[in-house]
Amino acid sequence: MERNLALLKVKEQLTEHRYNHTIGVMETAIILAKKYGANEKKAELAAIFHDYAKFRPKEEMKQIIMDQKMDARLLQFNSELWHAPVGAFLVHKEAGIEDEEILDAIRFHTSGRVGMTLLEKVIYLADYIEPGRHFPGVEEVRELAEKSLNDALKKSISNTIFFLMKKGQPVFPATFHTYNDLIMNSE
Ligand code: DGI
Ligand code: FE
Ligand code: FE
Ligand code: FE
Repeated sequence: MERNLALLKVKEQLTEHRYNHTIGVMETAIILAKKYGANEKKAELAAIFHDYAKFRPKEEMKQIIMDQKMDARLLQFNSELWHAPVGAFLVHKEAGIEDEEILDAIRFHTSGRVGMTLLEKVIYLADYIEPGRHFPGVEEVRELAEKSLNDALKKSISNTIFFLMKKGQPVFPATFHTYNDLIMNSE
């Protein structure tokens, strides 16, 4: 799918703020894809659609998680986690995206997963460091991203875990598993 059509499709699903975030993720993902050798067209499309399901009603997302037999533990954790796997499902169903690498990058953009692909790493990181993000620690991750995709990713995931712990929030198992995998299996 061509960029402008994808942007039109996504725009009607999002608020203006979230759409601007999406543009930032798209631009950042293309830069990272060029730098680290990921497929630029796939990075562009995955970035455009990554938050497609962000504003779906919780009840609809819950139903999809159950009907599609997704990880049922999701339902015990923060509903903020749901838009990623539900997004992958809806982007396939409603926007007709068939590419599994793109759908996986959308599916795992919030928690990551063990054995993340290059494209998944690019989307996770682009979501974290796009220019519209202004939380503490983001500048350090932007600097790491200049030199090492894996170092930047480790930092962004450990920041996310710290942030959740500081707020006394539960951490989804996949998030911990992603952290351990990166620490143990990336140079
Ligand atoms: O959708 P975005 O805001 O662009 O970013 P995102 O999809 O990476 O994260 C959405 C939210 O999910 C964010 O507020 C943090 C939260 N989150 C990420 N990992 C976990 C999590 N929440 C819980 N409870 N556990 C996690 O492991
Ligand atoms: Fe998201
Ligand atoms: Fe299909
Ligand atoms: Fe996002």
